[in-house]
Amino acid sequence: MKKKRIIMHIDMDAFFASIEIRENPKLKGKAVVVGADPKEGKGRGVVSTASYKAREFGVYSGQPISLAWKNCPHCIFLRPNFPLYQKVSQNIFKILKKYSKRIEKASIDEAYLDVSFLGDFKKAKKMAEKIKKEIKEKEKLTASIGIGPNKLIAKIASSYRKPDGLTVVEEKKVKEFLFPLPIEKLPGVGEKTAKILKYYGIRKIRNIVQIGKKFMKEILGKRGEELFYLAQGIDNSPVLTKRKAKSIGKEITFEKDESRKEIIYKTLKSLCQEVFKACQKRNFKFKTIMVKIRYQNYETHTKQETLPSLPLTFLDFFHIAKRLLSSFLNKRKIRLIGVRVKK
Ligand code: TTP
Ligand code: MG
Repeated sequence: MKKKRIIMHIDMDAFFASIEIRENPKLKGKAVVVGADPKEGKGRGVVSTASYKAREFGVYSGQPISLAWKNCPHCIFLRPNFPLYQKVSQNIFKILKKYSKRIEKASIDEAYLDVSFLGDFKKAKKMAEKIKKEIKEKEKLTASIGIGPNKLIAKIASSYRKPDGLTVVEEKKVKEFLFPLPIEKLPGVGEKTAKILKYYGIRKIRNIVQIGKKFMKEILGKRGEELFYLAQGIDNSPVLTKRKAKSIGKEITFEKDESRKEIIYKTLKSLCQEVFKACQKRNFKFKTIMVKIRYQNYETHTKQETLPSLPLTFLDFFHIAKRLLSSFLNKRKIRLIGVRVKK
């Protein structure tokens, strides 16, 4: 018989905002937004994150900062201090590493721990309580933890009761836990996929299973089939201790919407330089180049090309990115451009 897996997912609560509040106790309990400068509603760029208090006013990650300002003019808006967040992240990972050697860094504030060696969920829960306590004592921050028989369930469970949550979902409770949740809880179900599914009346995870594999495949292809398995809580992906970046990218929002080609290409060139440098530094070999463009009205497009031969010089790289982007350039004003490379 296959050994029972027990996976833990740890995710810090309102990470950047919580650190800012920790650093400045006057902010405690306040609506704090970390992100771009709102410039009294005229600011560009987006919200990195918001404290739970600020979320009550409709502020969320990725939201245009101008809209955050509109929704919550009395919020306290702070610029991010990335070096500090990196340092805190390192401290957290130092703590987590003591609990399991099998650890995957999923993002700056998120990790998977394979704790199958504990043998049962009760022990895993005890360990999670200990981890939360240690993080609180040492870093004065709260984390939410989910425990499940795989990464999928652990991740959904950690977000189930945030902030400062702890949710355990044993194998036999997986369906009961998953089925009533909205489809957006499944990884990869973003706005576009959700819209398609909702068109067919699929709103809850349960509906994906009810409608069946064949239908899911018909409407979403291979992805639909994958979702059919995820909806049943099936996920065999391992905790990757040596996870490598799958892509490296950089994007920028213009100070003012831009339609001048020379400025756009100049900006693209400096983005390409940063990405190329980062790839060299990390010895990241990529095969695909992708550009992203967002017009003034937020309509967003991407275009990518997979390279036939490697390696390539910076200028080759830039010229491909330029060619990809040029197909989107017309008289329309542009808000954002980005470039990303993938394995
Ligand atoms: P998340 O874990 O997604 O968010 P969070 O920790 O702020 O809040 P939650 O309690 O819901 O987990 O992301 C971690 C940090 O990454 C977040 O504090 C800021 C940064 N981030 C961005 O800069 N932009 C984004 O769009 C997102 C989602 C996160
Ligand atoms: Mg978080």
